[in-house]
Amino acid sequence: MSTALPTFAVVGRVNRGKSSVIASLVENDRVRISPRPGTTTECVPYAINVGGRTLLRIIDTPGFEDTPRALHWLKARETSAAGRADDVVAFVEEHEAAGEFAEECRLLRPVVDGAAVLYVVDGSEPYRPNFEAEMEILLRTGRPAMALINRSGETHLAAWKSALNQYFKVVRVFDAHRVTSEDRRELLDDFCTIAPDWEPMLRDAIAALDLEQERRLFEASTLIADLLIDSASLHLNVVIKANTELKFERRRLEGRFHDALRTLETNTHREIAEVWMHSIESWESDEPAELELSEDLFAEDTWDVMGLSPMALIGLSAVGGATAGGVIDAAVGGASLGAGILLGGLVGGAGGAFEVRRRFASASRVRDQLQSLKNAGEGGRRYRVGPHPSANFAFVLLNRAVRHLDRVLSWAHARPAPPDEGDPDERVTDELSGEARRELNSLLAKVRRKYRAVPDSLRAEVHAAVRALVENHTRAAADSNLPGSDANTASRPRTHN
Ligand SMILES: Nc1nc2c(ncn2[C@@H]2O[C@H](COP(=O)(O)OP(=O)(O)OP(=O)(O)O)[C@@H](O)[C@H]2O)c(=O)[nH]1
Ligand SMILES: [Mg+2]
Repeated sequence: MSTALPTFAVVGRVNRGKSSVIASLVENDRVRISPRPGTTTECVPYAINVGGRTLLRIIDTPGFEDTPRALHWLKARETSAAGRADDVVAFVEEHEAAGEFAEECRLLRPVVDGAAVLYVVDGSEPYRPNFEAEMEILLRTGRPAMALINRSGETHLAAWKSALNQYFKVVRVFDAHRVTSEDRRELLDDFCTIAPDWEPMLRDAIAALDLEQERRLFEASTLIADLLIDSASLHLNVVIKANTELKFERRRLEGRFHDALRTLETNTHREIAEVWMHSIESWESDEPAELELSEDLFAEDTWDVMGLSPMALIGLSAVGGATAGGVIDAAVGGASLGAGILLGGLVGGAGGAFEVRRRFASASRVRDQLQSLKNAGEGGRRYRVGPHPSANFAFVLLNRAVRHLDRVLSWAHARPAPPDEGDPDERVTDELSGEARRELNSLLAKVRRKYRAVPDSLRAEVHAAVRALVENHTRAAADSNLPGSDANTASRPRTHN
């Protein structure tokens, strides 16, 4: 009776958040969602995939339209309770052929074909008995079914729960805009309860999703560690024309250095969002961009908090007396200084997607530098801007990256923009022991010293330190969300059966 792959049809009345529930469940921010009723007019299949494997299928459906009349038809035909499921099949087949009850036929088709039912209601509106006809029809399909209360609020929740409990074995609060990976996991547990035939495959899916979450956290830690390394070792080699003065160029060079740092941070934040399947398009929508700007790394506020001035902190040092022409020759010839080193970095070394991206970043920097050398024309003096000498600076980036990670983790895919930032004074570095903080600080100091070519062994140490920090942080956050913990009961309603 059941299809081979666990398959769930999301049904309910129009505009109650069915597509939103699916977007968050399958982590797809391209699902069509709109305040306009009747957005979904056909069944649309989605899937939860991990590592190229489809774990389960979820089908979006149009909303119920004419349920009292449909129920009337079913009741008129009924001879006994034993025949009810067959009556629903007959309803769909007869009316599909005749072109009547178009919405009901469309939404019931996957169910009569073997999908289990996820019935979505909008908990922000009061319960009314006119929902009973559609629940009655779903009950008559005889398929495994559960109810999800979307947009739950305290006002109408009790009424919805007692009504839904009359029809469904399992009733769960599932706010499309607040779904986390734990919520998805708990929902899959419920699926095992309502559809025991699929339990082995569903357990397999839960294990795959757990492993996937671990993999993503690992990838995010790697991105954050690389951000710390790349920013601590960031330096620009520039040529100041012979006929100008360093003091006139200083502000422009600091600006360039800041821009390069900011780009590193923005790219890392975007890449972290992508690890959790938030597409670049949605990340670049107005709201996140604004958020990015309002908390700009070089905004005076940020630095006031740290008691530092970015202008005061950037080392600007002469690295040699070569003329521009001489430096271009050295760079192209792969000599040991400046751009030559960056070019050298492009050819050797280990793999990994991020490494490749990082090197592309380096490649464009090399191009910039060669261009700036060429622009220098008649010759000039060569300077190095950076690395940033501040120790605190890496910790600012680290705190901001982990706060960003927290936001991505709580960003349900039905939401067009990430949730508001939590307490900006919350610092993950406060969760480190004094010893761990000193250790990380000393690793980053080494990175700054070896900025020209950070040794792989040093990189590995920074990666391990950041991984431990991210693991501890996310474990502590998950523990504080367990049912019964103060943080959880205060912030949000959870599972209800
Ligand atoms: N604040 C909030 N808005 C939600 C939530 N779920 C859905 N919405 C909004 O409700 C509206 C309808 O959501 P959809 O997911 O398109 O609803 P639907 O049931 O698929 O609608 P149709 O396809 O038209 O039947 C959209 O504007 C959503 O952004 C939620 O949990 N919180
Ligand atoms: Mg829809």
